[in-house]
Amino acid sequence: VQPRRVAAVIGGRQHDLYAAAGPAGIAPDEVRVITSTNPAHLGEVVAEVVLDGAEAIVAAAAAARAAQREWADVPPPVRGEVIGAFGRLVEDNAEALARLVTREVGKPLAEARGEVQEIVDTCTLFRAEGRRPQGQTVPSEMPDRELFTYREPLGVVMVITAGNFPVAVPSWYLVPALLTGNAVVWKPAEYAAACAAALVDLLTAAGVPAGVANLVLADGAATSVGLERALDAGLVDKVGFTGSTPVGRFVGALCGRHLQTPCLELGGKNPMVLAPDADLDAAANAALFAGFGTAGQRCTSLGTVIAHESVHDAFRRRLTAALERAVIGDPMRDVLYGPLLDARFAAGFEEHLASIRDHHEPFGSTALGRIGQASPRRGFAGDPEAGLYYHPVVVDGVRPDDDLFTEETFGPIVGLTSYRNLEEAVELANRPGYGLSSSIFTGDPVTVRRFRRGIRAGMVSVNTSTSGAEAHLPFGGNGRSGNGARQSGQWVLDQMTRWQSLTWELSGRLQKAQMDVSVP
Ligand code: UN1
Repeated sequence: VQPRRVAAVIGGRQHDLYAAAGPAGIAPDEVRVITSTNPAHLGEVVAEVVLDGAEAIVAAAAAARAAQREWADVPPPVRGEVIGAFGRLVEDNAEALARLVTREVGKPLAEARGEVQEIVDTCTLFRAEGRRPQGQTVPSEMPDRELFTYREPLGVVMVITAGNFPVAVPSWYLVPALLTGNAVVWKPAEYAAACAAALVDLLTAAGVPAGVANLVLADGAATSVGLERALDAGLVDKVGFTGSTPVGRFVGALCGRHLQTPCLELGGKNPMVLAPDADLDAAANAALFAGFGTAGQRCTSLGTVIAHESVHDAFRRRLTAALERAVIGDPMRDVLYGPLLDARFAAGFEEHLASIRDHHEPFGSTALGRIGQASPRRGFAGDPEAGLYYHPVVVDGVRPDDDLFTEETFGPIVGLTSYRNLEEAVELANRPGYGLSSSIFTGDPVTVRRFRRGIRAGMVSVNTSTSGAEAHLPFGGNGRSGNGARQSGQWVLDQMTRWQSLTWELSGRLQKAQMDVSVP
């Protein structure tokens, strides 16, 4: 397969053409071409990515601003039909899209298919949203007066996403933003640029007008400068950001200067608590998927198992046995997990491993680090030397002040510790200061209730994985995991619109609220 050349799409035109003819102009010296490679076969170039500078982001926001008003005038049910057409196109091209996701970011094909399905589900929901009531009629305290509320689009939504969910998570922003009449500028991860371009192609084919959905490709430095300039110029009304906590803080501060509240979906250090009555087979199975599925690179991935001291050893034995049976390797095959996302993530994971080597006694793996010919793994499928494959690691006895306990690792590593009573378990679960997902294994409803009310996480699972939320539940976190914004389902509408109220006097008189109210 030939690598695809991926360039920005601004105002409906490919960047190259835009640079020649566009009103804002993009300085040619700012443009760089990098490659996006297959993390399972590092020699394979998936895309040649034309990286823009900050000005392209400003130009894209300007193009979005110019196109938005007309899009907002399209009746919501018709916008819903465009979303429906997009969903059908995704469905018709599901296998090709899933394979592209696997090739570009290395998640197993079964997971990639699930990710594509998540877009289809999102479109199913929001297609219908175009036909649902959106405002209210509100009773007035005075006669001959009508009060209404309306949802209005914000204008231009800038979407910045990571590459671990290169198509589904962006669709959580793009679909509701477009449905509600906004125009978007999307800056995906560079290492997932081919997936992004494919998604934008499908949006265009579905009938999203030129300029309403723009794609820009830029590195972190250019993005921060471009976003700042676009905000300063009044060209961006909302930022949706999914990525790391430090970058989220930066984005939040930038938006705060403009009195904007971004939608921030950041990291997680998601705990799984095992009560004394936990079903340990089910828990080990869930921990395998939550901790090692997607190579531990979901924001909802399991961080630490907090096991009651009475079940700790038995759980450890089960998880070890499950990991020994697990097959790791080529994500096109039936494996537990494939390679890490790209070289930068591998380097970050190596740093975590280095500190673990110095301080801990890991198990669940015969070796720490890259899987290669020098450190082979039983149950490996594929060519270990060709990709960014890492051994699975479990570290027992993590302490609350260990980095491994408090910091997101984004790799196939899980911590294990024990507790004596539920209060202590909840305290440990909240200790890292994140608050995205969490889970508890127990058959006791009272324990579930106490856990749910004590945990700060936005998402709580009982007897199942921390990861794998369904697409129509509110998704999001608190603390280091985000600013409380919720995506997905109907809740995201509050992120993408502003409420407007209308007071309509029909009496012909000046009726003054609070003052002219007579209660007989
Ligand atoms: C993410 O990792 O950014 O709940 C999102 C899940 C998926 C989404 C993860 N539905 O695991």
